[in-house]
Amino acid sequence: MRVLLVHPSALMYSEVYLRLEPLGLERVGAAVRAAGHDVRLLDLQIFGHADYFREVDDFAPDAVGFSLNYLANVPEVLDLAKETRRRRPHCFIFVGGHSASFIAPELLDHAGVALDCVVRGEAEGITPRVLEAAGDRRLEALPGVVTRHGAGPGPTLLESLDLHLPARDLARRRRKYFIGVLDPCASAELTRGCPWDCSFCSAWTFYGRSYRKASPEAAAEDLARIREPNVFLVDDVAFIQAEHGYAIGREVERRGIRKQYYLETRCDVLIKNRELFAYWRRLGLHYMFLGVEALDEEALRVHRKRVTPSENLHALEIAREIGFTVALNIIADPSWDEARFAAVREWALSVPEIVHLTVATPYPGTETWLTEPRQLTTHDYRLFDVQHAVLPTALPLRRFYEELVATQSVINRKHLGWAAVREAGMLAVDALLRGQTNYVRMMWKFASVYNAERQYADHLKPVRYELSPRQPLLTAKPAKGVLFVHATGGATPGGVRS
Ligand code: B12
Ligand code: SF4
Repeated sequence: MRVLLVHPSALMYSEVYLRLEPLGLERVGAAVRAAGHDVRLLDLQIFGHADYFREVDDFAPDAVGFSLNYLANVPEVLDLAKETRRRRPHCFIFVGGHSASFIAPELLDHAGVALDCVVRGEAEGITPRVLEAAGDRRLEALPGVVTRHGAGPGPTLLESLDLHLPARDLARRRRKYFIGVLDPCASAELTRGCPWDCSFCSAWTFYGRSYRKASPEAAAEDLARIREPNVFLVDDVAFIQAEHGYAIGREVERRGIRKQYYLETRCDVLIKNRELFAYWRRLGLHYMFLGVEALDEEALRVHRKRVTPSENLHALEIAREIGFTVALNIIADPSWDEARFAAVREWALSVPEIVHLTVATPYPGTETWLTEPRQLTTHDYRLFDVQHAVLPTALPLRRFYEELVATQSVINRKHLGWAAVREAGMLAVDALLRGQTNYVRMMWKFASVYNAERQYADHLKPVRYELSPRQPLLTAKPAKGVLFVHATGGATPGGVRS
């Protein structure tokens, strides 16, 4: 079969700071190619819709698979699927990915005949079987598959993460992938899943709170295959288990792999595994993202972060001592007033770290989707991107965005202050000399992307596709497993309290 795999367009965030390769599709692509299919991948973060339809006409795919990790991409993917069906009535059209896995039936409702099925959960193992069963009734008996006519049993977990290393050669124009100064930048995955259970997050519910590791040999083999000098490690919480981190590090040293790395982890993991992180600093880890989320005890409790404000601050000190450049995130609640924004601004200006703000957003797959008592003010998929307010704001909505953007830009200006401009300028020249323009373009884009008027206006756009309303709200933590895509029994390694 000729199979075309498609990643949708970039959302707001990626317009400024980063653009990353579609690793999930590259892994699915590797599995599908190994099964003997002719596979192409098109990333609409880089290419336009006209390129997509040209590809559909030229390649004439027998199957098109869309990746739907993000709710905000749902309308785009539905429209592309419908137009693809019009042009190629017999093409097998399917979607998979993180968000698709939580809302499969409603996607099929919106799509009508345009979608043949939704594949829930991790899909390297099942996609070749889906293609084999395309067009016949065996399809809806497959694990994780949902069609308009029925659904198979729940999705199964891969036997081993070592299988199906990403087919990075499928991604075209790879030099477009970058994160900040790491330009160009590839992505890699060392572990999968998260054993914590933060109430606002769906990373743990997707994998049923399981946590799996690639073998150190396979992880190092994958890193060795990467041509780019920089690597974004996509693990939800990197280096939870110190022995695993050391074992990969030793393999990396043994093979003489030299890269610069960016990763995301938790403050308590950094405190616990401080020596490991210092070791990886020597191997090339320079940048990290710490999930701080809140500055006060009460908000951390509501998010169920299972860390204290003093642990957060301690982790920041450790990161500074080791010499990491750290970015961190704070979740802005729609109930924030001017004083609250001002307090966050003041704190953000007092620390050397790069501070990001996202907006508290209940979405399918998170616990807050089932428990948040405030009514949603919109069901427009496009606004569920953690940059828009979908709950009632205490300030008038336009004012809320003004405060949000003012806070984001004060923080941004801090990083583009005189000393930073000099340093950023040198990095920019360095990037340009290497023929890389992503980082330089990024420096000019902030004001057009983070714009209160634009964010407010997004709420006034006509809505064509809406999320299904929430079920009756729960008043307590949902029963174990209710939210899981992969029903695993919910392992809780790493000393996490349940
Ligand atoms: C890297 C990453 C990003 C990258 C995007 C990379 C890219 N080009 O796709 C960046 C940094 C840009 C990003 C941004 C955001 N992200 Co993000 N991101 C991740 C992260 C950490 C890893 C994704 C990844 O590569 N995983 C590894 C690959 C192998 O897995 P995968 O992509 O899930 O693919 C598997 C399956 O989903 C499935 N699959 C995927 N596509 C397809 C397609 C088909 C046809 C099939 C059959 C199957 C299939 O099979 C794959 C193999 O098993 C995930 C968390 C996670 N661990 O998954 C969050 C995550 C997906 N992001 C999330 C969020 C909220 C965001 C943001 C909205 C905000 C934010 N603060 O992070 C922004 C905006 C998104 C945007 N498009 O701009 C949420 C998703 C929430 C939701 N339901 O919408 C997640 C789950 C994190 C979380 N803690 O909740 N993100
Ligand atoms: S630790 Fe991070 S990935 Fe894990 S549940 Fe919390 S926010 Fe999500």
